[in-house]
Amino acid sequence: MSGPYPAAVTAALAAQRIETPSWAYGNSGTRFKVFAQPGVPRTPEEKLDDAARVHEHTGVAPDVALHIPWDRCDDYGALASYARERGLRLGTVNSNVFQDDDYKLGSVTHPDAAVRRKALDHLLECVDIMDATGSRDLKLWFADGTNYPGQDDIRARQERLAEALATVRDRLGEGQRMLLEYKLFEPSFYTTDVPDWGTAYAHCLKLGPKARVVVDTGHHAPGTNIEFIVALLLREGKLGGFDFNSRFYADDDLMAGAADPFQLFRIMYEVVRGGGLESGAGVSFMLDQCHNIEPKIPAVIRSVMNVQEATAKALLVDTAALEGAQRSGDVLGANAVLMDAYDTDVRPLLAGVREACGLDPDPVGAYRRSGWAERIVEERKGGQQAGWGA
Ligand code: LRH
Ligand code: MN
Ligand code: MN
Repeated sequence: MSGPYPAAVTAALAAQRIETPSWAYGNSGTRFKVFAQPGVPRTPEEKLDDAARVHEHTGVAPDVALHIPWDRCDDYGALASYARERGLRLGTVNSNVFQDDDYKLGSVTHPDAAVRRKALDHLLECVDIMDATGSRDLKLWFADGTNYPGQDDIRARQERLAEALATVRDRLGEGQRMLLEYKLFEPSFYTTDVPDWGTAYAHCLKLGPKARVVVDTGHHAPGTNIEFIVALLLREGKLGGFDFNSRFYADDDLMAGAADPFQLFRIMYEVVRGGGLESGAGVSFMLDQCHNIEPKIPAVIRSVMNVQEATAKALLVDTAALEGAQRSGDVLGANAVLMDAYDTDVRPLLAGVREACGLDPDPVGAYRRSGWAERIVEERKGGQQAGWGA
């Protein structure tokens, strides 16, 4: 498949927005070691400065997700203004009820009502922050679960979870949403209270229109057909967004599209097929990744580009030919239509989209040439570098 490409394809690519996570700019690592990098931000503002570079070179990443308390600050309205002055917007507020000693046995599902209250208060505080930042979405991920059979009552924990979620739902303002994220395991190893899309969907269905499911691509058992989940949630109007990253083993948080670009294409095909790219669909395309050994800003740029490439290929699927082959039971023909799109080199197409937007066609090269990497190493000396828990 080669150009010229339909105007609808280039318009969709220019319009797509990919949200980057503040924590991707800070230091991170595995439980064995954090390899600190020189020039890493020391404050939420410096994280925004780095995010602004990603947006400057890609043109599609104006939104930055916050993680509270990692991005705690005195004045979130001022932080939002700081973002705006750099062409950015503060995006999804990610809650954190997993890094406090009190949460050893859970947060909103903890057997002790006092701990549950503390966790709930944090979630409600996150909605206050959304009010100040103008954010639409609250992302909820719970590390809650158990390690041993009998440790706690599975059903009671679901009750406690439902109660907390309903309280948060009632606190949301007009236009605000809650996105419930599931994860198969880790840090709990026997039960997890929101382990899969079905559990998240069941809760979101009861919670009503303000609640949707978020699909973190790293949170499934190996071999899970994630695009099927995407198709189903979109069909039900319950797909709130993605936490994109890639994985070889578990929740590896590697760059989106690095481990399995074909899977990302299959996911994006279902997004396009289900109308999820349209502006009214309410599907967020977020990254949730950590750059432990590679330089962070170009890694985020690369990830944004990988999502764009998967999207471009999905948009190029010849739907008339595909439907024809499917209707006539032409198994190989149908598969070939999909593979033709996947095998297309979309880099010239995306370079053209960038040039039409007044951008350098090579975002990573443009970043390298900008001198920003050297500048932050020079300027960001002293102070505490941001990282997990900081
Ligand atoms: C949990 C998770 C969740 C957290 C983020 C830092 O594994 O995916 O989204 O908020 O990592
Ligand atoms: Mn996630
Ligand atoms: Mn994760």
